[in-house]
Amino acid sequence: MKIQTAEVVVCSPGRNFVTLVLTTDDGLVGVGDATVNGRELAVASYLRDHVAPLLIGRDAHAIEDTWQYLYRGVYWRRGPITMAAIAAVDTALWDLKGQAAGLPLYQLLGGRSRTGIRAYGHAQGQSVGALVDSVHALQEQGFTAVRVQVSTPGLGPGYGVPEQAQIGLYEPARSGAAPAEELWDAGPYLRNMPKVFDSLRSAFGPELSILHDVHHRLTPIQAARLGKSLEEYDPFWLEDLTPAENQQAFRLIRQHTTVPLATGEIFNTVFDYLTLFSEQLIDYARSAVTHAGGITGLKRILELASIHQIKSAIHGPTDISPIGLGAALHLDAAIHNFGIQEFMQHVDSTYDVFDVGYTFEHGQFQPGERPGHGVRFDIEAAKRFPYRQAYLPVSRLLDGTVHDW
Ligand code: KDG
Ligand code: MG
Repeated sequence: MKIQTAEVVVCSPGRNFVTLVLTTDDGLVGVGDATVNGRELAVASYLRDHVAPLLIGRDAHAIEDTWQYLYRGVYWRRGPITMAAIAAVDTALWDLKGQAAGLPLYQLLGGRSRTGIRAYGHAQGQSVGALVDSVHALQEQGFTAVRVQVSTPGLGPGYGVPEQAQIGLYEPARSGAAPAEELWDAGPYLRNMPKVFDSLRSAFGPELSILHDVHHRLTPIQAARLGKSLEEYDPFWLEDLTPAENQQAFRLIRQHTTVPLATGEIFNTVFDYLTLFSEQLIDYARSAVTHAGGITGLKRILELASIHQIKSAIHGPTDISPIGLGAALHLDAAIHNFGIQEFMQHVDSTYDVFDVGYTFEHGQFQPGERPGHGVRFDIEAAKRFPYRQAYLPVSRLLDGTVHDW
């Protein structure tokens, strides 16, 4: 099974996605996701100009060899663009291998380890009342775990709380526009969050799993304080409390709180986790198939995590395409140390381009029984949704200093 063509498609059905489409000489089509939110064209060029020409004529079954060839063989290893490009190739090759074998991907990864894949949804509100309504709506869809984001009084809508409760709204209206800017101040945020958690526990009782994402905004000691102040409300986890690249910070946080910690959505390789894993500084590893070198790269990370009793929590926002999510679900089904899967829910137009084999019911995913990862990509439909320049917002402190968003 030789790779015959490698095409890169950037489309925007609801938001931007970068998709690699590989065809083989025996007529199979495998697809991979390489979307890097806000830097889509960089990874598209990396794939189109530097990777695709190397793939033509290669044995599509040689997944590990191709992974190492693209990782070690370029000298410039690691980093989000390189690892997303490798991820797309790797995911498309696993898709092809599954199709060639006539087996769903999870079977190639060792078979099922569980009957369903528990997922958490995104609840948000500009007030606690709106947040409670949003959690109720997710419960009605079957979710038993929710990530809660709420505006901080006096700071505008804020992270994770778009003005309208829709996905993809973190986008400037006009091409060429600069990213939107938002305000951040840790003081009111730290005072507000215990009240928010108190209201949520009063409204929903002890059983609901409540997750919260801080998006790298606190200093280590602020993060420690947040953990202590929320501990009595039993959060499922606190995510990205401090900038994740400062791994030593987690030592300080751990000294002060037993709240479970999640991090890693911006990590690309197993090397990013070595300190965090070996010193038992986190409880959930958040990397995506799409950003951590595909199934091959993420499996390596999660296997190392497993020997430290750290669980998976694969990143699943809407800027991961359904291909990235679909591939993740097969890994979720097969690995032993599954924790939870993020499910932010794509808008309807996304499914005009991506035909998914996975299903979601009663708060749980099934990866589906289609051969490969089971997500098909409609190139013709993708043409109806051309790329639109779009960025995440930028965050500033009250005095105008640029902060982590
Ligand atoms: O591209 C960045 C988003 O994926 C990120 O803001 C979402 O933090 C996020 C999450 O946990 O889903
Ligand atoms: Mg996050």
